[in-house]
Amino acid sequence: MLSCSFYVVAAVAAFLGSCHAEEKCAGIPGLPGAPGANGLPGRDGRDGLRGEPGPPGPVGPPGGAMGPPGRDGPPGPPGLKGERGEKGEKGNTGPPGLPASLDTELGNVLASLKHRIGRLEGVLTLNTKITEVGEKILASNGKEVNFASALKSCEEAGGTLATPMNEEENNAVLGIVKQYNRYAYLGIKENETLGQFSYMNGMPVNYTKWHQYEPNGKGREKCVEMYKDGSWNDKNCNLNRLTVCEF
Ligand code: MAN
Ligand code: CA
Repeated sequence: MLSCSFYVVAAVAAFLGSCHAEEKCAGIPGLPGAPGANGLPGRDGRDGLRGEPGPPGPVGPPGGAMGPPGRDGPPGPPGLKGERGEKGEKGNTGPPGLPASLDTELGNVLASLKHRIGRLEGVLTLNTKITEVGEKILASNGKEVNFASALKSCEEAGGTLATPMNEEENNAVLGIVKQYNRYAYLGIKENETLGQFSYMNGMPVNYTKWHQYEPNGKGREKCVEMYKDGSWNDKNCNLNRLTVCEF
């Protein structure tokens, strides 16, 4: 605000200036009035933005009622795998398919497998690892053991002890006996009727190649060995003989 003395000085200055060399002087202007009173207060401004939630309040007095349960926490890690359930019901019959004989895709797979197996048999025969006779495959591990051990080795390999059932098969076993130059056990044993021999499945033998005067160990020689000429001899089961298996 301008002070009162300013107005006085301004008035005198105007008087001195305006009266210079004039016949008639203007009157002295009046003093400015006092400043007016303040206007009415303005209207309230609009509400500000909502503030952040305040900190939790102090714990209430003891004895207050328990608050409502809080919200569920986040899901925990997956649990351990459960035990295997019971086997389910048998499913429905599948859609009808082609008979295998008319399925060319399947036929091609079988032909390819046969070809490959044939080549593998060729390799094994070339290396004198196997002998093929009819539908049988003969092989030896070259080991000489008692009858029970020899039979076990053959069965663990998925076969049984070599059991010649005709001259051709007998000659095939003989080839292996000659190869190792060792007598071999056959898959033939004396049965409950002493003096009679059976295959491992219990059926009586229907082809034999007994050496002259054999078998002669009725009730004592319950196993059968092949000599190096292909003939057979009934023999003790606890001797070590070449293991020859058939598959
Ligand atoms: C030994 C054994 C018998 C066999 C006779 C043949 O005694 O091998 O099993 O019968 O020889 O002379
Ligand atoms: Ca004998």
